[in-house]
Amino acid sequence: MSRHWKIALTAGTAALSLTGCGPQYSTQATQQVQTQQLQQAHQGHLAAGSAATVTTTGQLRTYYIAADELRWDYAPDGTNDITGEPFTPEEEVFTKQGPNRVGHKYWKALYRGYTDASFTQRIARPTTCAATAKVCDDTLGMLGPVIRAAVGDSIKVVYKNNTTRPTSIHPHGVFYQKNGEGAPYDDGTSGAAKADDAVPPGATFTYNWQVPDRAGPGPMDGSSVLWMYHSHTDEVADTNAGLIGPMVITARGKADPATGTPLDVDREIFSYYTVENENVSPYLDRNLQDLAGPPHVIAPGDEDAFTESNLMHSINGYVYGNGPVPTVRRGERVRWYTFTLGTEVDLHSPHWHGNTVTTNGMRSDMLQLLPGMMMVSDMVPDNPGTWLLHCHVNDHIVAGMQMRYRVT
Ligand SMILES: [Cu+2]
Repeated sequence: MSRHWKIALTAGTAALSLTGCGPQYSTQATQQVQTQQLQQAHQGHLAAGSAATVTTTGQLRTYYIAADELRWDYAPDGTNDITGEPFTPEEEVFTKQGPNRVGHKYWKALYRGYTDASFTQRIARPTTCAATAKVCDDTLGMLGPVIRAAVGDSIKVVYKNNTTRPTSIHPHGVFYQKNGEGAPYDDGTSGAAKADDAVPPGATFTYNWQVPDRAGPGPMDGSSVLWMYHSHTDEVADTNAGLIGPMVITARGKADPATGTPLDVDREIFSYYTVENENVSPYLDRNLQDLAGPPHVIAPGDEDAFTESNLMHSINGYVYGNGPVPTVRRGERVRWYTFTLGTEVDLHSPHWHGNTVTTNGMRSDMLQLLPGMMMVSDMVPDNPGTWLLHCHVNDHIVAGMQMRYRVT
């Protein structure tokens, strides 16, 4: 059977011309990013003689992202900011450093943005932003930088692996081919189509992805959709090490050309709910040796308690309300992007106190998440105050999966 899905991604360059600015902005660019090996690989999935081609006519959006090994603090305030009290003994199970207990600081691998391909200057993450700021990444926490594009655009991620293990970037939702999937498995490819799967320590690899209509909002979506990217070389270990970030695709013609943010939204906030399992992080032993108290050897009978102490029930890598408090204004259009990864304990049900949201057109003050889900909820706050935002699962509440947001 013949397929007439024509794709023109050929080697290399993007011609980009910008005319004007603001909402009338238009671009004319044709991306041709495709190697012969890729074409051959792709043809393996299509009828003989067919070609695989995607033509994009929007902007080329380039990101420089590295995986860096950092000491992350799940509770930088050292106290329970939800209760306003010191940690209780029950909360200290997860937060107190001591003999063979790591506490709330762990070595992790996190995606971080850089200014250019030299990877010498990390893009600073703001700690606070003006309430009027349209784009503000002050609450991303452990997450990687937000990758943004509009339907019709192309995305180029220059990736440097600064960690001691092979890692990758695997994107959800956008159009990638076998040289940009970032996941090793027996898929019938070889050679150049495998280079993306596991970027060696110290090496750099460039991922090229396209953003066709099917990567953008569907019939029930608003003006933008949430995807995520994460390392998929050793998926479970890599993601529990912290290698995950958000990606937003805005509908064609509905994105601010400069920032890629949806024009009909005043403020975007990202929340990643997960039980970060430091027991399966590749840095577990390093954490036990470097950051726990002596004797650095788990005694027989202490395994379960040690394991429990390393389950960090976090939102963006913060527990018990530590981390910045997102602040929004009454009457503005707030878009909450919420996602999760994990295992069978990662059934999360975020609950906004004080205000309501619509998700896929349905009203609630709750959200349902299963591992791997990515949800978009819109809020027009009408109720000023400092409000709780927490997972409604009982075990997760007591283990710290709580934060606050503020409406002024
Ligand atoms: Cu939960």
